Amino acid sequence: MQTLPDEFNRPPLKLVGGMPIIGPFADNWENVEHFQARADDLLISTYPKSGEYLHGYGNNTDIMCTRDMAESQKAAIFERVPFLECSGPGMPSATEILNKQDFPRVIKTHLQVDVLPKSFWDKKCKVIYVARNAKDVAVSYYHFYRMAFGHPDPGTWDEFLNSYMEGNVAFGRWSTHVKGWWKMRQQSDILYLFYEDMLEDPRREIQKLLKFMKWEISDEVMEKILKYTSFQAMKNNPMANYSTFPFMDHSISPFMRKGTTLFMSSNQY
Ligand code: A3P
Ligand code: EST
Repeated sequence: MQTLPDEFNRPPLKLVGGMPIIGPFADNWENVEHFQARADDLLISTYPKSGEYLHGYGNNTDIMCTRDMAESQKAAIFERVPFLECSGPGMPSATEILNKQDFPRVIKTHLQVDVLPKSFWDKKCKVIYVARNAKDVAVSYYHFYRMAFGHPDPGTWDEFLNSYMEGNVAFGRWSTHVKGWWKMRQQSDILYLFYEDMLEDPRREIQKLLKFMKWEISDEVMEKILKYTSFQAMKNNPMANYSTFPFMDHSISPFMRKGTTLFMSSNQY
């Protein structure tokens, strides 16, 4: 694993617009705030650890412009779907990468709805939001904090859980995030999905996505999407499991941990 310069090893969180964020991300905030979205951008928004892997659905179809199934084996997930607010030592910021992409972009973000760059709303971009239940997110996020040194030290599970419930973790309080984006559905083009539903019936959730995007695919492509986005396939795919990403220690906890849920379906809530 690539080691981090001291100032990037467990740096404290910083605030942007009242939301705590990973220190080096805040240092690139001006470029994020002024980011120019385009009308054909697709934004995938989630609270961390909530199932952003759904962008594999779009990325594994050959409708997404220059990308096709084979791409998902060639280029890492964080290169194909840049993480809008991401920037760190010795890596190009996502805003730099995105500014050079001249095809319809798929962009990932963990930003709360209030701090999303204004141009996404001005351009009326389509957004897919994925929510996951707060308990599974807490556990997954704790293990992620332990293995990704760009976060502050999580401390013990009890200490982390306290910080999480107080909203003193990167991207703030879970409830603020899911509720803020839920409310925004009324005035924007947002498809709001649930991780638990994706586990329960991925075919049904992919169909919702296709309808929302007005995409049509053959049965054959559908089968391929299901195959390539299954938990086991992604866990074994070095281009999807973040194993090529610096500054994460997968021996502490793998990025793709369990991919299960305490709950069976959002219908049970
Ligand atoms: P666990 O830590 O509970 O296993 P994100 O991709 O938004 O960071 O979320 C990470 C969580 O989603 C992890 O949860 C990870 O295992 C799970 N995940 C990633 N890809 C998945 C897939 N294809 N199917 C089911 N779960 C997946
Ligand atoms: C945080 C959330 C997420 O969903 C993905 C990533 C990938 C980029 C990671 C970051 C993260 C955690 C902190 C880092 C960052 C790259 C540098 C930084 O140290 C590992």
